This record gives sequence, structure tokens and C-alpha cells, in this order.
Amino acid sequence: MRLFITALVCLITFSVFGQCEAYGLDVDVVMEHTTGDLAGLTTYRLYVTTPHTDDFLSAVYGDSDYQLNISSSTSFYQHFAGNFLGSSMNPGFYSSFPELEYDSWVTIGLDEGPDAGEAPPSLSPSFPFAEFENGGNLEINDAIGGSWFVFDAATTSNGVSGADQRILVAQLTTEGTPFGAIWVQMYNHSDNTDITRVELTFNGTTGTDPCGCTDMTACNYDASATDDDGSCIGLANGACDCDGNVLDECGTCGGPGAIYECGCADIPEGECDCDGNQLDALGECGGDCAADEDADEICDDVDECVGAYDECGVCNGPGSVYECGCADISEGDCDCEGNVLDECGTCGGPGAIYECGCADIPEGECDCNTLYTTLFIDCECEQLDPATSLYLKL
Ligand SMILES: [Ca+2]
Ligand SMILES: [Ca+2]
Repeated sequence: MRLFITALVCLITFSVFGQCEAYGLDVDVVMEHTTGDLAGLTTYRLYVTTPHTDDFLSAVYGDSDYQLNISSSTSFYQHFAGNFLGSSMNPGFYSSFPELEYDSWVTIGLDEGPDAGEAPPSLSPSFPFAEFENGGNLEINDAIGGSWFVFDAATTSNGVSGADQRILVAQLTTEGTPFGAIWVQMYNHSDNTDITRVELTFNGTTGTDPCGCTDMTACNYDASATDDDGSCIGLANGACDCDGNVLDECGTCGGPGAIYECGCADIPEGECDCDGNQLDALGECGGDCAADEDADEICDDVDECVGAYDECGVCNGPGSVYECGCADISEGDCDCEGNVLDECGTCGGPGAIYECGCADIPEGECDCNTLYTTLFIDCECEQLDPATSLYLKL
């Protein structure tokens, strides 16, 4: 009983939330031909998909405002015994003409003549099928327009979607890629007062699938979907992304945790530890030295000499550029050795220690009194009479 209820709940959930109220277009590959005349060609069938089992395709159409084209990048295969409408095909001839089965045509739900309760589509007046039947594209984009259509859902079961919720609209055989766009007029639930008209496009095997998850935050968001079908899947319990990852201790979704130098991060650029400190001028992390311009590893605010001592020991001095190298001659000295002038005027001299004070008796003289000697004293230092000696001497 419980199982049954569970199944019922699932069924209700599906029918309530799993519904997409939009029409689409399927492209099926019917046959990839590898042999015979059709080798290399592929046969496709196009189906309008419907949201309900009782929707009714009443017309496929185009005009200058609602342009229809069923095109191929090459050309369409058209059998000489084929037809424009699938409802005009006769399978009785397929055994005689195997390729006839793959003729290209359009239809509403029929790939052969109608049975009881079915009706073939009608063509609007002057329908332009000739180019298509000659292998070209089917293009309806003029003011006159054109359509293939059926009237009454009650008598045209081939226009009703049925259990598979789709209705055949074309068979196309081509070597190239089929592509295009058709406009369809649908009676929702076969109600001819509740009409939906919509453009359906296709390119190769990609048709129009308007149904999907339209919630951009969901894990299965479908950007091409225009109609939410209730399929959206959110994050798993506790997960932080659609891959099931969780937040690590650093708050990173799917992150490796606190494995970095500072736990959740490395030391920031420009800092030297995890506390926000920086290297000071001496290279000490968190130190307070602002400058060490002379790079002597003594912080300049306590550095007795910011710069260099010269040979005289002077900080940033000019060097030994003075009379005595690092200094001029001291006041009162007469040389760099600390000597002074003696009483004889000799720098560093011994003073008046000679016979005549500052000198000995000159050579050739006999005493220190030179003038007197010359004039009044002979060489024996005898005192002469100054009144006569001059003459005597001369
Ligand atoms: Ca045909
Ligand atoms: Ca310094």
C-alpha cells in the first residue's frame, strides 16, 4: 500500500511539475544509406512535438511575415514516382522501387494514404511545390503565402499528437544538411478556439526543444529552453556547487582547506608574515627602522655616521687635504711635528747655544763682534788703538 501511495505521489508530482506547455520539433534519422542509388544520403523525418496527447496540428504555413523554408545544404532526393505529400505515397510500389520509400515530401501525420478517421492535408491555392519536387528548397515567403492543412480534429486523427505526443510533418532525404524553419498552427487539446501559432526551426538533427530547466541557478539550466518543464535540479543538501562539493574551512567551495602559509592564503605580496607586517629598512620583519641609507645595517636614527669615515676618521670628511694631512699646523707651531720657532728664529732649533748665541764665530774671524774686529781688532784679538788701527790695518 505504501509503495502504491509513493508511486501515486511521484505520478502526481510528475504531472504537476513535469509539464512543458510548448511545442517543439524533433528531427529523427530514419536511414543512413550506404548502398545503391542513395549511398551517402540520409533520410530524416521531422515531427512536431506537443505538450499533450490530444493537441492537433491544423496547418503548416508560411508567408512574407512568417517565412517558411525547408532547405538542404545540397539538394533533396526526389523519386520520379514520388509525390509532394506523404499522404499520396503508395507503399505498394516500394518493393518494385525501393528508393521510392525515401522520396522527400511533407505531410500532416501521414506517410501513406489515409485510413478511416484520417484525412490527407490540403494545399493552399497555387502552392509552390515545384522547386522542392525538383530537388530544390521549399520556400514560402511571399505575400500570397502557402500552407498544407487539415480541418477537423474529430475526423483527422493523423493531425492529433497521440500517445507519443508528436506529429510527422516531413520526410527529407539529402546528402547534405537539412535546415530551415516552419510555422505551425496548433489547436491546443484539439480545441479550434484555443490556437497556438509558433515557429519551429531545425538544423541537421537539432530541432526545437523549448522544454527544459529555465532556472539559471539550477544545476541543469538549459539556456535554449524557453518553457520550464519542472526538471530543474538544485544543489544537493550541504553542497555549494552542482558537483557536490562543500565549503572548506576557508569558505571556498570545493577548496583544499587551510593549506597555505597563512592558513587560507599565502603571505600577501609585499608583506613578510601573516600578521600584516612588512620588512623594515634593516630587513627585519615587523622592525621599526625607517632608513639605512648607507646600508651598514645600523639604523640611521642611531647611526653615528650615515655615510663613511675618511682616512682622518671624519664622517663624510674630505680626507687628508690639510697642511699636516688631517689638520693644519697648530697655532704657535711652526711645523707638523709640534715644533716652535726658537729664539734664533729656527723652527725646532736648539736656541742661542752657539759661541755667538745663535751662531758660532764666523770663519776667519776671531770673535763675535764682527764690525769691531774688522775695524779695531787684529786677528790675534789684540785691542788696537781705534785711532790708528784702521790705517794700520789698511
Ligand atoms: Ca516527393
Ligand atoms: Ca645606517
